[in-house]
Amino acid sequence: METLKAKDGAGERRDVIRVGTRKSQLARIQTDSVVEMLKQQFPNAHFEIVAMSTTGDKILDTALSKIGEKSLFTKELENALERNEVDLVVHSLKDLPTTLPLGFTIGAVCKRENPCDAVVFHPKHAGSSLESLPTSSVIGTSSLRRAAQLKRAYPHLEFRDIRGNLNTRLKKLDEQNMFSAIILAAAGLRRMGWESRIGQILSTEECLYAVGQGALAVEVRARDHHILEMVSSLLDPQTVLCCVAERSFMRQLEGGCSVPVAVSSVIHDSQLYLTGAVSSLDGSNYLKETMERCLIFSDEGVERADDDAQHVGITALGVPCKALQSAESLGRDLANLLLSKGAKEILLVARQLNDAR
Ligand code: DPM
Repeated sequence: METLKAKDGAGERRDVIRVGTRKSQLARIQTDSVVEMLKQQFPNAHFEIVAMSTTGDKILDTALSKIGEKSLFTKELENALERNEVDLVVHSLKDLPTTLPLGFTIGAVCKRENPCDAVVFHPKHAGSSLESLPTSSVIGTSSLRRAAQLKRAYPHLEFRDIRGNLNTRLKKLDEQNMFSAIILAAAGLRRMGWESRIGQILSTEECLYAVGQGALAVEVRARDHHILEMVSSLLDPQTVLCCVAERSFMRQLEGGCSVPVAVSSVIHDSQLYLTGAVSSLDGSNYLKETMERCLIFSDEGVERADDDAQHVGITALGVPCKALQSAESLGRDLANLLLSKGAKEILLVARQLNDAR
């Protein structure tokens, strides 16, 4: 980091660092916050934000889970990275596949905010809870994960697709009489400044969150060490370890946003606890298990701290590689436990039913 600062500070490198972002308001807010953090670390560097539309932003009428293309929100941004038109790209980690195309890596995962899902009620139901809504009230979500778990927890409610960016969804909720409430990530709502609209935060008992939810990721060219080192200053080790475990769980299950896979993770006294679940679309068939692993090793001193290997798409410079490997194996082992209990069949049927929808 010192050499970086010296270079920039001396004015020898006056290069502008270009930061790619999607054009939605949430994406812009997320990118601005990452650029602010980078400016704090590198006061002499110059940043320029380059906004782009992606396929995911253009297809607004189809549920994410139906489009099937994993790199929906990332492809155009990766093309720009590849062509050196931008040097780093900010994403919601949960929108990034567990295997990135060759040549790219996630160089930072920032400190995670509240990873839970939240309920936003129609103004006429302000003060309600999902529990207290009348029978057959319609809840808007296009997330198979949210619908499956909430059908299970609240069998008196109905669930329908709602697409579009956060602004569109909130507008649809408030201005039409179709939905009694919608489900969104608490972190996204807070970033948009809409925290006051959160009527209920869903506990992990009733609704486990999506892999990587609530954390911002910075994608870079894997071989661009200058930028990789720069962004690694934003990395939060605890968040990285939790997200590596979650992503490893997802990868081993061969999950994605077209199947109901859900997680929660926490680090407590150097133990990483990972809970994972797979579910049928209607929530009737549900497998959930928790596993833990120790993250501390007696011979930690001798390992290379700057191992730049990728762990489920993440290069975590400065995070002990043994801890990363433990997190990765925890995710794999938990997935294998669920697979041994029938997860494969549940996901296969869910995939087929979703394709036929
Ligand atoms: C993914 C899902 C959704 C987004 C699927 C899921 C929600 C789709 C929907 C993979 N990406 O969560 O089960 O509700 O129809 C997305 C949001 C954020 C990142 C918005 C949200 C912001 C929060 C964050 C869309 N991606 O989930 O409310 O940084 O985690």
